[in-house]
Amino acid sequence: MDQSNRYADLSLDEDTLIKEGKHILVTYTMEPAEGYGYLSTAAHFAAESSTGTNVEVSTTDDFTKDLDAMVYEIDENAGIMKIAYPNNLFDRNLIDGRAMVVSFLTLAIGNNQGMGDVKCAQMQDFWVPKDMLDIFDGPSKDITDMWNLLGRPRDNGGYIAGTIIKPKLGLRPKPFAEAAYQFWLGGDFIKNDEPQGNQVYCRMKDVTPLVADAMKRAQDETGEAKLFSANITADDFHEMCARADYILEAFGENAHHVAFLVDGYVGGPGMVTTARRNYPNQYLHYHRAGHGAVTSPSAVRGYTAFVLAKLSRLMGASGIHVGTMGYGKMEGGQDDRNIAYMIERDSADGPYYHQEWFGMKPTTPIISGGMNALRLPGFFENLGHGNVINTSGGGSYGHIDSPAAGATSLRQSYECWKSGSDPVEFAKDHKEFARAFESFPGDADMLYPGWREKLGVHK
Ligand code: RUB
Repeated sequence: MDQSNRYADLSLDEDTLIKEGKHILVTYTMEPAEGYGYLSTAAHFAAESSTGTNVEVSTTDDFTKDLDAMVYEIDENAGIMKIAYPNNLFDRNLIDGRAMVVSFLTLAIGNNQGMGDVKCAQMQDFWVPKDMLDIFDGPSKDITDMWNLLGRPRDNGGYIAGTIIKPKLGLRPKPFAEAAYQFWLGGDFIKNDEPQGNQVYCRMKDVTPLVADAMKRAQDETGEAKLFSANITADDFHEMCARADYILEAFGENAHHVAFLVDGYVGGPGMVTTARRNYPNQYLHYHRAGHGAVTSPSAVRGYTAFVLAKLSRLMGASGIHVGTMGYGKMEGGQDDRNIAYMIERDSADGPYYHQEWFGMKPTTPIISGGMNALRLPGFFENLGHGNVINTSGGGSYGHIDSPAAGATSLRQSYECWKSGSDPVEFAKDHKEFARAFESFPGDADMLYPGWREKLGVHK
């Protein structure tokens, strides 16, 4: 059945829709299955994603029709369709009337992902009107709070040198806490690796007091504040809160130096919101493990990494992983800097829409995955700034001298880029940075050919 009479109106103008602010606008790439027309498939897609189904139903009334999602633009050759979703289509909380990301996803990227007449569809971008922005939670803490704790200005406070305890799993409580202490001697921020929580060989109640003590000792030793991102991910709301409460208690007077890490893609928006709403005083660290299943550049369904990051700001993530923009080990390219800009700025261009955030707090881009001191200068240059959290696991624990030297090499790398120095020249009087060349010779050869001669390394 062709439903384009009802669910498509190509005379609707995007600028007018944006000015009126009564819809969330979404752009998809979409390809109909063999034998299906573009507009009729797009209309069926809009129907299934709002008020309709594949047939007309006798129970529809005029009020219902006001809630129809409308296809307002198609470009069949480019395989693009744009749909306007009325604000009132979306579910609101019983307890406070506010909006929820899970409802947006259930409609805008829900049943439409499995329809027989749609070969594939992927969300590329979306635009949120002010009325809806006002009722999403947004972040409660942001990078300015981290800078403040680190004793830096709240404005433009710079690079936060972090790590992930490695090996990923398999350290018992004492070596784990020792690994944390060693990094903190040179760096700022440590996160639990995302699969790590309360494993039998390293129970949370055994390891956390040791990490809290390591933080205290490292702070005493260095005179600097240290930060720890503790994984509270769990299937059960009560379990998440039990973990969070326990961790805050164990860190005691340093509880405000603790962020909560949530595996937000596998756990979903409910898990992120559990952390956001129950612990608004803690920085909320969104780890996106698993996201590649839908966001990989090779994927033709689901949504992009850009969409995921933008959604995380609505949910209230203080920071989210955004990849390494082609400089690390994970998928991604230099253009992914628009992901960072969209979440960190108050006004930014996405691939299809310009978004004003009207003062919603920013979400920090967290840079992670195969990074080390040698790869960072290029990364900063591409991004244009270094106001990020970076977690370099292998890049710290793989430094040939020590994790503290690894951490120091990361900080030096930022100083090198900020001062506009040539990295090999800079290495001549920055020992830890220089030793990163020897620690990661493959990267050094690729990025800085001729470094051995210039640094006098002949191995
Ligand atoms: C990084 C690591 C992170 C990935 C996730 O370890 O384990 O979980 O960065 O990827 P290492 P992303 O620094 O040793 O590579 O940040 O792209 O979501």
